[in-house]
Amino acid sequence: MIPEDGLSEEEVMGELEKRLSLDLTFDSGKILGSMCTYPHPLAQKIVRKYMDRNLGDPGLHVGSQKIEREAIQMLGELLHLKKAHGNIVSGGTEANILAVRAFRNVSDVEEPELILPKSAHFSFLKASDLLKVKLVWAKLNKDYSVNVNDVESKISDNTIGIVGIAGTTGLGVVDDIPSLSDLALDYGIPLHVDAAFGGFVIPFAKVLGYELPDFDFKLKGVQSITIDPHKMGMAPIPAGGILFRKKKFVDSISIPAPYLAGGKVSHPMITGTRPGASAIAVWALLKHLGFNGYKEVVREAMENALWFAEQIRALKGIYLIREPMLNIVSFGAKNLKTIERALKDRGWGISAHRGYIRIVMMPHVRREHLEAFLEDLREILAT
Ligand code: 0PR
Repeated sequence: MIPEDGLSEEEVMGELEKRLSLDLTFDSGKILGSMCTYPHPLAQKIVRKYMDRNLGDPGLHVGSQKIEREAIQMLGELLHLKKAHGNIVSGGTEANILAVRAFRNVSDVEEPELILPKSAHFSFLKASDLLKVKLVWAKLNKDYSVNVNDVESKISDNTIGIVGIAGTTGLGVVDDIPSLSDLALDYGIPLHVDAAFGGFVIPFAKVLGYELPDFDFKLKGVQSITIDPHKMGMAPIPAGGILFRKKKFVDSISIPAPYLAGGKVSHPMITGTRPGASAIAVWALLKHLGFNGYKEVVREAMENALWFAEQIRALKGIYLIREPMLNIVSFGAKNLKTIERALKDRGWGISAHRGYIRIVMMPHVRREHLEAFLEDLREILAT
């Protein structure tokens, strides 16, 4: 109920402090299954300072709009695109929805179908429901990457696009995007790469010497990429990214809003009013950390992943689902449900998929947190 007379600031803050003590926090070291992290300190400053900027009315906030364009351009260059089109959006879900919407709109297919791996994120189910695009699921190989032959066998006159994943939600698997790109070019179908997670990992991991397939605009069949700054980019929520190779995709989803301050304004995204602070924070982090700053973050995350996988392999009663490709390690067990419950009872914030538990080596996850987790896991396995 809204109180008749307002409470004092102290009362409100005190109440919140008590109520929100139920939440797990990233600095507790207990959150091991999330793809989010504590936003970088610079990003926090920026949000506080620029929280009033609304990119929904860019004519009022011309500077913010230019910063957003530059952030998109920097992300484009990171992903080997000279001139990038797109936006900083609310997250990977919105980015994926926009890509499907653009593919549908540039096609003239009446009963549109999208081919996507069985491992795709549930945001595509939302896209399908909203956009009336039928999802055609492609099988996975034994290593959990998409089976490209199966993708090819599912192409029809109704196919408006193909999806490949660069860092699957559950296992961090990077699909064979080069082969998907070849298919896309052969059949003249656009390929969308969901690199919501991997977009801020793969470019740096490659430079560090990890063998990973190409996944970005270097491949000519790739027409759009989801890359989320609010995952490994360390930006505050909400900050997703959608990039298109060609302007025609953005044009196909742009809704005019001519009465807004800027005059010729159009909105290609789902949201109307949207946080300028998010885009400004993305710009600032890219400038501040630079390529080498992100490379160091990824170096530690990858080293933690390989070390943790090694530890898991040594334990009896659980098994590694597959060798980690990125900084995600997932393990299974016969009595997985019991293990999951015991871990959760001990306060661990893990993510339990069907058949395995996922540990994501985000920047807030330190070796000592993993050691404490393993200690608990060993105890649980011994009982
Ligand atoms: N694409 C991929 C490959 C993803 O993994 C995700 C989310 C999305 C798209 C959608 O992104 P948004 O959630 O930004 O819309 N992956 C995480 C997941 O479902 C999201 C997440 C983040 C879950 C933090 C839990 C959590 O604590 O696992």
